[in-house]
Amino acid sequence: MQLDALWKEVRTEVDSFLDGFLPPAECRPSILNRAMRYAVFPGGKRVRPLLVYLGYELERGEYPFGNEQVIRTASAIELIHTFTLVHDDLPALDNDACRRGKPAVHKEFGEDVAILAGDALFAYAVALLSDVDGKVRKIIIDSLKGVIEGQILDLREEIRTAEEVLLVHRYKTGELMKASLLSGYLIANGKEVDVVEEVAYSFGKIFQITDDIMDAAEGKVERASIIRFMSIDEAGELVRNELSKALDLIDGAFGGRGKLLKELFELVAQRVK
Ligand code: GRG
Repeated sequence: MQLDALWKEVRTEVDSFLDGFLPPAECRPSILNRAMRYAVFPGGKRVRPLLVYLGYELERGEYPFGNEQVIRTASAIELIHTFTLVHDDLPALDNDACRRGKPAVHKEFGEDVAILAGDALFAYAVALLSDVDGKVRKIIIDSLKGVIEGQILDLREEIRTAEEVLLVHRYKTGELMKASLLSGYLIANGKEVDVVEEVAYSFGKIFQITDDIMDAAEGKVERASIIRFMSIDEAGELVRNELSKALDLIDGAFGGRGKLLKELFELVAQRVK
């Protein structure tokens, strides 16, 4: 199977599940239901759901299409991720007017509705998680503390070194990515938890550094951008080192499995080639 075909299938499964799970737009309170759907559809890249499926493959060597636990878990993670974006865009936090190629939820529906739509997305995610395996649920819930800590560090703490940037990235981005890959792996009953965690953090690191490099190329350097502390070339070198470490780790621990996970790593790293 090719990576793009897998990615398309994951999107189809997760989106069709979420479409049936979220309340219809016309149901009362319609404004809340419309705002939630506006945030979720058509949505973003669905990288985290993809990681859940890829995590499962690391143990079983096949993709879990149609697996109810996987679909619920991947959908819950995407709802949580979307909720964090809705809240992150609010004027009191990052104050972004645009998200996923359209006006942010608070721009379209107002701040009051955006706050509550974010809360509702989280509540629907929790409802979904109540039916998944306890180990998986714990991994996801534990990761959320990190996401919040990363966000507060990003908003309020002085960021003084490249290491501190990487810490913010690890919390804000890496934690939920780790929870995604590890959830799929745990549903498949995998035991190499430490390796999968390390691989997932590596993915988060490459994802975020490449994002910083692409932003910098457009003249955007955020507070927690690695480009405040090193050149674009140095950051590119960091990506290449991290990539080679992660690919070795996958080969060493999972042998012939993880082919499309490695392709995903390469695809993300190549965004800045
Ligand atoms: C988790 C309880 C709880 C609270 C959240 C608001 C907040 C507290 C945290 C914000 C976290 C945040 C916005 C992290 C950024 C993560 C990130 C890399 C976003 C972009 O991800 P992509 O590129 O986006 O995967 P798409 O749109 O493709 O899904």
